Amino acid sequence: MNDLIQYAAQVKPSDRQLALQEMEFYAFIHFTVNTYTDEEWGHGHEDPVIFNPVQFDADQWVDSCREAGMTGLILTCKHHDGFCLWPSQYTEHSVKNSPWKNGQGDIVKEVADACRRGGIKFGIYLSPWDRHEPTYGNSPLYNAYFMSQLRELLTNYGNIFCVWFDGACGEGPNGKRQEYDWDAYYSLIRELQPNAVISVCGPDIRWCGNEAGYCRESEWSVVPASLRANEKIQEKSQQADDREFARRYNSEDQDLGSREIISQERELVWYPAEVNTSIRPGWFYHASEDDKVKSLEELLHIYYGSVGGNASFLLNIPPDQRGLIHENDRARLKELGETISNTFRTNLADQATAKASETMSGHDVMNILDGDKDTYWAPEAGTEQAMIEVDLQDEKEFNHIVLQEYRYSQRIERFELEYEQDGVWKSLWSGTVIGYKRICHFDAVRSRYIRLKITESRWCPTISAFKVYKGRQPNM
Ligand code: FUL
Repeated sequence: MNDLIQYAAQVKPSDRQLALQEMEFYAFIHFTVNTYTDEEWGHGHEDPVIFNPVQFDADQWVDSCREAGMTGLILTCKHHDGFCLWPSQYTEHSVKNSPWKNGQGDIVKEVADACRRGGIKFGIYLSPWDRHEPTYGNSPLYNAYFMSQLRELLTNYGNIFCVWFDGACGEGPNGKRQEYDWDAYYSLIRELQPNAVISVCGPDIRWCGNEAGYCRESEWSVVPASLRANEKIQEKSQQADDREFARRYNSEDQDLGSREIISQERELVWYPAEVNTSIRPGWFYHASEDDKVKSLEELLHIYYGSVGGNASFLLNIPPDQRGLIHENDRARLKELGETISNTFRTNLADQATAKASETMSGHDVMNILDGDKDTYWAPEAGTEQAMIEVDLQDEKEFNHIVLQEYRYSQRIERFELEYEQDGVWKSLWSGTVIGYKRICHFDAVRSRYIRLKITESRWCPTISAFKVYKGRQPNM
């Protein structure tokens, strides 16, 4: 058991995985012919002339993201209908044949440029399932087509932070069967954009298992390796040949990384979760959903569960037929961004001091308060329980505590927070995973002293940040 726990404690993220987790919250943009047909899944025979976003303004999209506090944007360059938002030289089914900018426009370029201007990162979604392309189903031919398109997107639009591969495929039993050459796609991405993560049907970032914004209480980053192989094949894809990959775990399973799960495994990988959902019921814009934009409370709930629960948050904001983020969505995004930044603006522990039950030399407990993600506290190796006491120097009122483990660790399995009142320690919060970030929130209390008790951990826990805030209390 000890060997296994030491092994689990040492599974590390890649630099690209770390960079993605640090982005925390970013946008998905679903935009294609569906925006004009009121569909969610296009059929592939839509006429490109219907695509005409006369007021298209990529800067307005980027401004909406920035107002929400988002750090990047992933654009559906091609969805299942096969229509390309860039003038791909491998198909006529694209903006080339749309009236928008007389067929001279390139949505991908305008969005990539606007992201750079606005200081957020740009990522691409390219649907493997393509209902328009005639070669789809002829595996080698379609794979070549797909790779050519991927190459165009990976070479002509600057740095890309993420390539998001969807597992969806609605081909029925008599439909065209396409075997995707995932390994070739991945190699091309590594070659052309080595810093990009490959998400969902890819090895770097794991789908959280639902599209509703539901977040697990314990979202582990270290999970069985077989789960990653599994991700290439979502059940939806209905590709019989791929079923051989399906092992015991599914992205939908509730527990993917507790000690009980990992102790049955021989190979573990770092594979953090991303929560993806839409600000509206659909992924694409439908005028009928203008009054169905998620409430501030719902969005905060998902934000706390994902960013505050060791996952990243990919929120879809679909542009309308004008080519703009609708006023209702934009207002909500702004409200969300303001609420988050107001809540986490003033760290009440920035003058605090701390002491720990024990400390490994070189990893002083004051490191948890220094705002530097590269310094951290740790006890001696082999210590699985420990306690830290933070002295805020003065009695303060607070309702949030934000904890982070050092970036190369996923070790804390159970912890408790307590505050002191009139000489008595009272319970504030108890939880499991901390990982990249855990936002603990509770009814406001007044106190000078806070205690973090780590009651279960893997081999040697670490803490790199301990922050305290007084902000809007989420209603959950
Ligand atoms: C699903 C797709 O079928 C939806 O249309 C959407 O793109 C969503 C993000 O993934 O699998």
